[in-house]
Amino acid sequence: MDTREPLHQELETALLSLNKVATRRIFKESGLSPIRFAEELFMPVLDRIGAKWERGDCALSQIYVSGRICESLLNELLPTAPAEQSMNPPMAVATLEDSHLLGKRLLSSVLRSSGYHFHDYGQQNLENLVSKVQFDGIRILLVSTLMLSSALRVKELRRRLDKQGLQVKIVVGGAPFRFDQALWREVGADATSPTATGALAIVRRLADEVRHENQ
Ligand code: B12
Repeated sequence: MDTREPLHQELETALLSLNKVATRRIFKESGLSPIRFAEELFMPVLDRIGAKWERGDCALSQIYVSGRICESLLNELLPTAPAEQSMNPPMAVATLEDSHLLGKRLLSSVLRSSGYHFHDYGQQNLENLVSKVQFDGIRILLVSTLMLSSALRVKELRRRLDKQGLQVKIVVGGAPFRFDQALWREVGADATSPTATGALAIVRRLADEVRHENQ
């Protein structure tokens, strides 16, 4: 049995009974950093809650409040100021036609606490995202999508960026890419990672590639 299983069950019960106080207590008692807590506990437990909802074993309102509890706790716990100055190529994060925001929130915190500077475009549709990327001269774009329909829109994003002659490295992530490990290539992305912390090594590598291309 996964050694975290009892903790997963405790957290699932707290979230499904909409108990923010118990959720905060579980975080404190876990001794984990906020990012590890989010990746090792929130993410698998929200996956389970999502699967329960799909089977009709819990209400959409329970998913909604669970998501809101996780979101507000992460807002309390995660850093918002950059740790240090770092020179990186123009970079941005966004969700694409998707209002699931927790993955992007986590990604922003991880990048920020590692000293990266980037635009946080929030929730975007395809048209606006392409315009913003063009306007800001973005070279590395990190896109978070949680719905399969949104993940598939990355293909069109790639096509539009290429058509405009914009040299942009696209990094994708979110549930559809965790569940289908070939999907990132199919939609024409340059890289993916199942976790926000995994994005760090990718961004470092892509930033080097962009610097090389600029020389
Ligand atoms: C919470 C939740 C919600 C909340 C969102 C609250 C919020 N403010 O974000 C609410 C209730 C609003 C919601 C709404 C809906 N939801 Co919802 N939701 C979820 C749930 C249970 C958890 C998602 C989550 O926050 N996980 C925690 C975060 C931290 O995990 P994560 O985003 O995956 O991020 C991790 C990694 O993926 C990675 N990552 C994420 N992004 C990126 C980006 C990059 C570049 C990288 C490298 C890594 C990375 O890093 C994170 C870990 O470090 C999922 C279930 C699931 N399996 O994901 C369903 C789920 C995504 N929802 C689903 C659906 C269908 C909906 C609705 C359409 C329901 C409805 N009928 O209204 C709406 C649509 C909203 C919309 N238009 O976008 C489906 C999608 C199914 C599909 N095949 O497309 C899922 C999979 C549930 C299910 N099993 O059916 N939802």
